[in-house]
Amino acid sequence: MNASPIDVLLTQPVPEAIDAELASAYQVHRLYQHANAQQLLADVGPRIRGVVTGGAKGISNALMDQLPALQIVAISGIGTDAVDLRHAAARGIDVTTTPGVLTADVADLAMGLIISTLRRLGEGERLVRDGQWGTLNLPLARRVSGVALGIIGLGQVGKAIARRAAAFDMDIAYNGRHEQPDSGYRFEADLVALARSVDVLVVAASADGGQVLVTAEVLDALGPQGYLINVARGKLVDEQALVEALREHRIAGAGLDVFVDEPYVPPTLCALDQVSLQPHRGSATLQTRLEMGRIVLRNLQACFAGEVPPNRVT
Ligand code: 8YV
Repeated sequence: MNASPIDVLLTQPVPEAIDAELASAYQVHRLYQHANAQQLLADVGPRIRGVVTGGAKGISNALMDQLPALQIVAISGIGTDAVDLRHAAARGIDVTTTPGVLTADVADLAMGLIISTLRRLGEGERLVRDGQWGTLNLPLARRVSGVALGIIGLGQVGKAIARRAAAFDMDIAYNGRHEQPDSGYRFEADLVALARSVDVLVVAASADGGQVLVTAEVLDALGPQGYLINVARGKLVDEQALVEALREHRIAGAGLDVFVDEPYVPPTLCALDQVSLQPHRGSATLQTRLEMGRIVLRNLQACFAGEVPPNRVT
């Protein structure tokens, strides 16, 4: 007699090849395809033993509590800020992530946003597409090479950004929980002082601490010639203060991949020319999403085999 299949809930799409592998091993329920999520949960919730979710999406305690048989929350991502790890641990639920494989992509996007924002690539593209080349003049851009760069959070992603920035002759400083003397970069313990001393401030910190790091005071220290780039989490920045600072030209521009209430982006931000906006695409390459998916599969398999999942964070 065949054992009954293991039920797994997907909160967001994964690449086709990963979806196919999941479906060949498990009974997969795709929450995002259901107009009536509560009906689906009422039908299959009691049987769900695994949840696959994204770093930004995570899982609410309310949803966890609707899944009494849940054994694992496999995050396809590195952020654990959208999962209450204590709540999961109290229930004996494993939480896993996909470390390492998305570092390069997120750092690449940070560099892309720096170049796009300082060189006004979006404005240039809009001008060409609108047939305005030859009619309108764009303001001159800001030179990227050689800028003073401040990195908030010198973890794996922060270090990968620093390595790329070094190739652009940038002068690199960082702020974080601890000084890392071996890094070779200048440590600045005070975020306001870091902002005051750089041209470009990049947010690459974890949001696990739950605190807003980039406040109105930090933005004012960055100043009218300074740029903010965020590839970490929207909630690390006071978004309202950022919009006001941009509108009042108290900072020069911003390149943002993440927002406080995704997928909502304040219309006031969209109306500004001096910002580059992306829909949370840091790890969104096929190569990386496949590697993330394979790690998710390994963690699910280990958990259901009664082993410790290799990338458990609880
Ligand atoms: C992903 C992320 O876009 O790793 C994270 O925490 O936010 C991103 O890499 C997200 O997890 C989508 O799956």
